[in-house]
Amino acid sequence: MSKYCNNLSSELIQSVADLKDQEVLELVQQRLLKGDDPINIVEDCRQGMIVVGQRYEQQEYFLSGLILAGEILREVIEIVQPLTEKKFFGKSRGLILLGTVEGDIHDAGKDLLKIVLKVNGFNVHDLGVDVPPGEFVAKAKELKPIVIGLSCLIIGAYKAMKTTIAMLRSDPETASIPIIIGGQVNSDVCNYVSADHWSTDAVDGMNWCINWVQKVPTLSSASV
Ligand code: B12
Repeated sequence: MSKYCNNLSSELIQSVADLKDQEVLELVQQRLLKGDDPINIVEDCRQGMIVVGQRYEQQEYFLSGLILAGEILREVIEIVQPLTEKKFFGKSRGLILLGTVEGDIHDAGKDLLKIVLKVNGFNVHDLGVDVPPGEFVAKAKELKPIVIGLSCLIIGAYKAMKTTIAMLRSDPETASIPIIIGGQVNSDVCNYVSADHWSTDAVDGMNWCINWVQKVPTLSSASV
């Protein structure tokens, strides 16, 4: 990446962190005109959001700051999404069931993962946010996804994520479906909730799904 791009990248992170919405949108447009990858642009916004979260913890920002940050990211995703919707030619890699767990309403990361999965040939059924465990189980039984992805950014919702996974594992129809978690998670959370894999990066999560499909020959022939 050129020095110029690096400068634009740190400027974008800084503008998101400072909640300068107009400046963010201008920088996004500039980078798109320069041909920068939309996913890199959103990743920089995510870095800025981490700073917003830290400033919220330090009481430099309040809830209104989090709300504004969420709106800024939503606008950025609206701008970049059409550019990522190139048609994937070939057979679908299979269906992935996604949702943010009960008690959590954060959806930007989940929506970003959905874009990345679709661009890479997966079909996605998105259950939305604050999804009760029973709804994951019912939809998984109906749709028989190849992978289930749970998003969670709130410590208080880890328990609901654990319950969701326990319910999926205890039902013979859904017990063997692999489960990946993402958001504010790490290996300890992954062990606590008994998921198969964890990720804090949409592209890494998508790659794990691709590897999983390739390991199971019957899945790699799934059609759209
Ligand atoms: C914006 C924001 C909000 C917005 C959300 C808007 C929206 N539509 O999503 C609003 C204002 C609603 C909000 C509310 C709250 N928030 Co908030 N919020 C944030 C903030 C600043 C950014 C989140 C974000 O959008 N990041 C950008 C996205 C792109 O990143 P991401 O979600 O991490 O997703 C990436 C990866 O994690 C991964 N990924 C995500 N999901 C998945 C799933 C799978 C399967 C995979 C593979 C990958 C994956 O892919 C994405 C791209 O790479 C974070 C700070 C932070 N550090 O994240 C706090 C943060 C998450 N919020 C926090 C808090 C405390 C709250 C509130 C409780 C505040 C309050 N007092 O009401 C409420 C919670 C309400 C609820 N019940 O859910 C805390 C959570 C602390 C904790 N760990 O428990 C954080 C960490 C801030 C902080 N440091 O204190 N929030």
